[in-house]
Amino acid sequence: MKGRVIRSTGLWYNVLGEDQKVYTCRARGKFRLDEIKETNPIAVGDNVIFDHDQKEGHITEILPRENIIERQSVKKTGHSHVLAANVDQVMLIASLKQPRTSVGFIDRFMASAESFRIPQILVFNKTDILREKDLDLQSKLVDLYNSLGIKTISMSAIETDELSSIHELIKNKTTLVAGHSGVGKSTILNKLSDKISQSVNEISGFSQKGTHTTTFAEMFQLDEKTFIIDTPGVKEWGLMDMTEQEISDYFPEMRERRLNCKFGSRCIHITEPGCAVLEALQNNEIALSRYESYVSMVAGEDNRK
Ligand SMILES: Nc1nc2c(ncn2[C@@H]2O[C@H](COP(=O)(O)OP(=O)(O)O)[C@@H](O)[C@H]2O)c(=O)[nH]1
Ligand SMILES: [Mg+2]
Ligand SMILES: [Zn+2]
Repeated sequence: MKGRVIRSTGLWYNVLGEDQKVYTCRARGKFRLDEIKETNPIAVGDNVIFDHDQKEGHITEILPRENIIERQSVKKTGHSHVLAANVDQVMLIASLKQPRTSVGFIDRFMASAESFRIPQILVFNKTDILREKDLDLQSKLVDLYNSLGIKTISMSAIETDELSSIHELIKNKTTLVAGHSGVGKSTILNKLSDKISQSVNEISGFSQKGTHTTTFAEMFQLDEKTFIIDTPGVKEWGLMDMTEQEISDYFPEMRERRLNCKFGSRCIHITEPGCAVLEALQNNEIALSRYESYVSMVAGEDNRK
């Protein structure tokens, strides 16, 4: 039968079959770990072929992936850990206060998603606790990110019961949701569907020992074609092997302009003469906050906060 992996422990997989039932499966045979350099050969979101009897199932084949979201393995250098496969879009939940999500982190997250060619949604939560000054800043950020093609909204999960704007954005898609601990991710997910009941205010911890010490993503089905993937461990969301030259490709407002730089693809837009990105920055066509995030990424700074 065909199915989709909705949960993985590294050893066991829960597979949602075409018959809409969930099967517990193991992987049969080797999925060529060495060749593909992934620490986990089967990821949440993978479409698979499996067979099963009453007791358990076996995954025999992974169907071709549309895309993957991966990060560098914590354990093995040069290896990557696939967070999820076949993702239509990512949704970052952020908040300006309690806790503060920095624009540096937002930009780094969005650039990673760009590098996987996955569209992005940005949700500013907890608007109810903001004073005028921060509301002002937030509305500027909403405009900025919308202008970059990132669908951006602001909301308060405790003041709204109807999350209609989020429902609209996720309908018939597979959406990977991420956010720092405390921003209200579980609160929002719980309100999106009564099939989801994440504990609010949870303290996430590493549960497993040994070579598979990772936190795994989990997928929820909201209706036949709507899936949400919840990812713990957003702090480890890292940049995969991005070269200095590449980074500006993942900033849409720079990507368009960099072709006009005098030094062409060798320009990293810091001090070079005839740089089209610096010129746009001077003309306020590129936001300073975005440029600063870019510079910090080129400098290899670890913007995980
Ligand atoms: N003031 C306010 N608090 C919120 C909002 N959304 C969630 N919270 C609270 O923030 C805390 C953390 O929420 P939780 O959903 O566990 O965050 P998570 O760590 O991102 O999953 C809880 O006490 C929630 O009740 C909101 O929109 N406004
Ligand atoms: Mg949570
Ligand atoms: Zn340049």
